[in-house]
Amino acid sequence: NNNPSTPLRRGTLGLRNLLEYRQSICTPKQQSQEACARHRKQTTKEHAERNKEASTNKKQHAQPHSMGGYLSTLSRLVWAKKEIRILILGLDNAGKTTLLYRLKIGEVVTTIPTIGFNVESVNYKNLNFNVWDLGGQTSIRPYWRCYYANTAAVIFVIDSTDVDRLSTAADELSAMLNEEELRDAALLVFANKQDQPGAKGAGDISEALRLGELKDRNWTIVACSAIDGRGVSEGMDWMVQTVQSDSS
Ligand SMILES: Nc1nc2c(ncn2[C@@H]2O[C@H](COP(=O)(O)OP(=O)(O)O)[C@@H](O)[C@H]2O)c(=O)[nH]1
Ligand SMILES: [Mg+2]
Repeated sequence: NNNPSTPLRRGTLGLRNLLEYRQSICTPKQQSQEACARHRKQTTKEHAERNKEASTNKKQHAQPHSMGGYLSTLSRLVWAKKEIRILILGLDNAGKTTLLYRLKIGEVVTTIPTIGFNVESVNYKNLNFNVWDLGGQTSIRPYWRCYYANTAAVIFVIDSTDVDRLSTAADELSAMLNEEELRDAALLVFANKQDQPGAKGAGDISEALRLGELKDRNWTIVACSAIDGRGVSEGMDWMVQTVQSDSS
């Protein structure tokens, strides 16, 4: 797969490659820190190679990969420094990417393609924000564990107008929170899209997500709009405070 004449591109990795990778790098059984570190190093390296390929071959230039070489270096540094990690999770279309841009917390926002899934990543001070879309593609979930380590907080973003998928979101959230590595992570739920008519309020969302049933979890829910900005800094302030008091 390192053959430069067959560059790996976003979304083109087949299931077979995926399974081979799973066996060779990061099987569920073998998810030691070293295995995960190797996995991340490998995907970072591939990312760099793809970007090199893209910049020397214009017809393969894929738009999310610009500045990739620099970012790969940054990613390596980020991982090497073992920074505090914040995961921004939610179903697709919840508003995670919009929120990330709204936060304007770092100079660099990009999509890092790895094995079959994308991690949007921003580094700010000592915090590393990773954004994933949840739902579907359960086959690649074993890889996610490679990114759980040092996760201080999960920001779960809900489209408060998407009533039909609230129960799906609830299931995804509870599956994430059941992960052993996320046991101590604080939880901030953003009930997003409050600027939209018909958006459910924080109370309804909280009920749908069964937040009241959470045990031993530092959590809060904040109604917000990633578009007009309301509620965003309130939520982030809570998160930063919580993360800081947890780590001191
Ligand atoms: N009205 C409204 N639209 C939003 C808000 N946040 C995101 N969107 C829109 O929802 C769609 C999906 O947003 P995106 O950030 O790509 O969602 P992601 O899949 O979770 O990353 C886009 O059309 C956004 O403009 C919000 O607070 N209010
Ligand atoms: Mg997105």
